[in-house]
Amino acid sequence: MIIKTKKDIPASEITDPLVFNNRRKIIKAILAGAVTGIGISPVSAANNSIAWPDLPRGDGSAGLLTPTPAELVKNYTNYYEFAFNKQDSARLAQNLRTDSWTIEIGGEVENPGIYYLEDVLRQQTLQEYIYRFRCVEGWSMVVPWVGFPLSCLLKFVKPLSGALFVKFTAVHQPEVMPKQRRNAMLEWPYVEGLRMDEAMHPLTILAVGMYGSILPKQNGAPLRLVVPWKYGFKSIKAVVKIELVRRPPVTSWCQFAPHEYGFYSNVNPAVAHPRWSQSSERQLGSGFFTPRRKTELFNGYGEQVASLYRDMDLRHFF
Ligand SMILES: Nc1nc2c(c(=O)[nH]1)N[C@H]1C(S)=C(S)[C@@H](COP(=O)(O)O)O[C@H]1N2
Ligand SMILES: [Mo]
Repeated sequence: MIIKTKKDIPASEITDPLVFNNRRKIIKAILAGAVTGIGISPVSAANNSIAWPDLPRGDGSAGLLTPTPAELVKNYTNYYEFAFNKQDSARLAQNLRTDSWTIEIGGEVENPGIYYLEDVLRQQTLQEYIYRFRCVEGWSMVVPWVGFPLSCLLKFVKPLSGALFVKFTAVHQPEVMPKQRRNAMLEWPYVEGLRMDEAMHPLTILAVGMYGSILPKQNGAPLRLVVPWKYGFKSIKAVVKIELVRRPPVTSWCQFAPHEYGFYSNVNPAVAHPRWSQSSERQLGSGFFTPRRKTELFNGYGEQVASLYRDMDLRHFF
């Protein structure tokens, strides 16, 4: 499904009717892709007949952001397991197998287990979240995600007192992922991490859709993290494992180039990447003569998240 968005129409006018009309289709499509049956799934037991509510806005944005045209977002992707350039990664990601998707949740939790995505989704209320998204490379976009707060899933598995960080692991499918097959660049699978309070923050979501439809494979299907105040690489795609741990996990980019990519990676115009400035960004879809946007601290979400870093030197903890 192609959704046409026009830059000059307020987001509120575009997205609401589309999301409303496509809500059932999204859920159906996601559920069709996730086959249940084998094994006992802890989530499904209690919740078989939940009715899907309409998709409300979860981000409090009141539709003030105008989404980037969907076709741009779908064809300009970073997905290093497949390729190191935007076009090939979007094309090759179509080979990803997303059927019968499970998420393993373990570590410092009361209810560890392997959960079918379908069962996780039955439990969650999907909402639309229109977020700015800023890549560390210096470009940005606005994406209407469909998803649910990560905190809802974490609360369900009941974190123990030792749960101080969350480690996310992406799928390992070397058969279809050329860079995994060749052990190229990063250590695979792709790993990311958050501090527990960051993970529990209401802006932090797990997305299963965008633009009122299920997530395209190249954008992280069937399940990805979205942390809007951090650089894009923190928003790990194709998540298969979530572990609650005591120590900060070693993340893929940190391990690859620790002086370039820190654990926190909060968007910060005052802290330059060693090889380029982060003070401004090119907005995907803007005209050639449109000036670059001034990058905002925490990508503009400071009001909501600055308190998480109150006593921290953000230059040291970059
Ligand atoms: N598994 C995985 N997740 C990933 C990446 C990746 O290469 N592999 N790239 C990251 C980077 S650098 C960015 S900018 C965003 C891009 O998301 P998008 O392609 O949906 O715009 O995904 C992030 N998540
Ligand atoms: Mo990125």
